[in-house]
Amino acid sequence: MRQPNALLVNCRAATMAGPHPYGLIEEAAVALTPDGILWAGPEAAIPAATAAFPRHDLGGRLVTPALIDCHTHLVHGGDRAGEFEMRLKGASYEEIARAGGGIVSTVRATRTASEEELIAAALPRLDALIAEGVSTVEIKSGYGLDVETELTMLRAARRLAALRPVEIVTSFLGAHAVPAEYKGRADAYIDEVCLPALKAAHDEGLVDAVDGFCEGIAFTPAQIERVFGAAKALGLPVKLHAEQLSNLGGAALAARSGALSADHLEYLDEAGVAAMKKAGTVAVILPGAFYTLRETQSPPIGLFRTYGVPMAVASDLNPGSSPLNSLLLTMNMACTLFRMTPEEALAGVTHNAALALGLGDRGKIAPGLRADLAVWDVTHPAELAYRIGFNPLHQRIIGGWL
Ligand code: DI6
Ligand code: FE
Repeated sequence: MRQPNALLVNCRAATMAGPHPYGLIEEAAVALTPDGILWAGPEAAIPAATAAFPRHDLGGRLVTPALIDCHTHLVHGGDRAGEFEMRLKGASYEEIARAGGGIVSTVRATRTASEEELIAAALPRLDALIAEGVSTVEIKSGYGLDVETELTMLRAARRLAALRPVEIVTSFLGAHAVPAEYKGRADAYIDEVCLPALKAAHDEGLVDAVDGFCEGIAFTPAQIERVFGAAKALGLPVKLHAEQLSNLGGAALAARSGALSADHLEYLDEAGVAAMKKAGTVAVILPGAFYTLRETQSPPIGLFRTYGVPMAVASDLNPGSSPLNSLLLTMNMACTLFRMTPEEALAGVTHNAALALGLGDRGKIAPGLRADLAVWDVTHPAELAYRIGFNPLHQRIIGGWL
């Protein structure tokens, strides 16, 4: 059945497009058709062609583009509460990782889980995001680190999209960590596992983009470059976890490779920012990991502004460095920890998140875009980032379905 035409009326629309802050339209109306958003503007200027559409009174509420979480590790086995306790007693994230904990411990739990079990564990996490008005979620592999489990994670991610009204975008993250059986042999891991897994996952249609972790505890720029070369040969876009714990020049490498995004970026320098600007690479800001690891160096938000690098904001939802299952709280953290404005935070989870995923069809309320909207019980859009631990979602509209 095709979704019917509809006219949303009696609302305020934070379109994230146009000249005003938040692209705000007071006393707004939004016309939806089966093909997406047809028109958005003041109620007083409803076009004749849409005036007869069935009307839905939103009771004066705020409507925004539906939210997009552009960086998650939502599919994984187990949890790391024990490691949380260790960190509280003084162990660092890197120490735990080097001692065989960290990412590698989630790898053990993920390898022993079936596809069904991974899906069952992921659903409550996905539901919590959806309950906050999220319509599109990126999910990475990277806790399998063997060919079969990397494929299982991606199959689980794909299947989630059939179980819930949400769009899932996958990233292959075979270059996330070196598994125990390849300790000290990262290059062999890339050749024998990561690249074959990427090829197999791509052949099965499981990969939308290729990611990596460029870091002292993970992979060198040269190793990442090899993975990116394989991605390019398969025609897949790339992105990178870069400059999270140190500066290895990962963001510049990502930019040189035409990456969609570089993510984390706490240790990024000005040359890296300039390289990202030149390449049109989006900066994905992940305050959940900064908060969890009690990092003290903030990403260069001021330089991103100066250079005009678009900033997305995402949860980085993962069991280790960011067990943060709320995009609204993520927005608050981006503001409170990094002094981003509430408008930047909302742009970060709407159109800049769409840019980070290479999706030009969503993230704003504008003609021709998908009718993925969120309706909120708030007066002003800044309230979305302002409250801590409160969810004012009234309704999600996905693909125009009310
Ligand atoms: N950086 C992160 O913050 C996550 N992955 C990455 O490359 C951490 C994942 C984890 O600790 O399990
Ligand atoms: Fe991550």
